[in-house]
Amino acid sequence: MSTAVCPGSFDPITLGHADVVRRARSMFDEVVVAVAHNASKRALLTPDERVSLAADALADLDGVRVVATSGLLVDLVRDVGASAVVKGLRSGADLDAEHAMALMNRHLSGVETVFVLGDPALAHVASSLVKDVARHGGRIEDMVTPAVAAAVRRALAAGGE
Ligand code: COD
Repeated sequence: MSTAVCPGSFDPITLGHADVVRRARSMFDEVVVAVAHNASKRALLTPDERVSLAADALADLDGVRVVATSGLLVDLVRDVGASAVVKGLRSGADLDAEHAMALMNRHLSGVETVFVLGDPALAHVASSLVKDVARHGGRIEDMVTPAVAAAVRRALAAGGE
């Protein structure tokens, strides 16, 4: 059975992320979605909230499970027996950011990263922009699931991030 890990901050999971996971699942028998920590970002939602919202948003996909990880991504890749990491690209800027991470993960463990081009209709969708739009009273319901939209508004109202 082939397994891939789809990692991210997922703060929060968006329809863009879900599109990438669906594409990863079309190539691998099992996809482990890893809710991880990005040292350069401050999260709005707790790890538990991000895992639970991701699991809910991906519930219609079989062969997909969501886990939290606090260590190195390559350790999780080894622990779940995955043969690849799958990342989504919206643009050349994403590739610039992903390039060093892919090479570092390969340096650390030999794991390859597979890049998939996301749906162009969702190329503008980023967790950071979704939060910013919500923070300023804009509509996010066409970029995230209803549960995510509610959780983001709740966290912002509580003074998060
Ligand atoms: N369309 C296509 N792809 C998308 C879209 C979209 N609309 N939105 C997001 N994506 C892609 C991103 O390009 C990215 O590939 C992926 O989805 C996840 O995005 P984010 O923003 O949720 O996650 P990041 O980029 O903050 O995740 C970084 C990690 C958490 C994966 C990284 O920091 C990590 O691996 N941390 C664990 C510790 C570790 O191993 N560190 C060393 C790394 S070399």
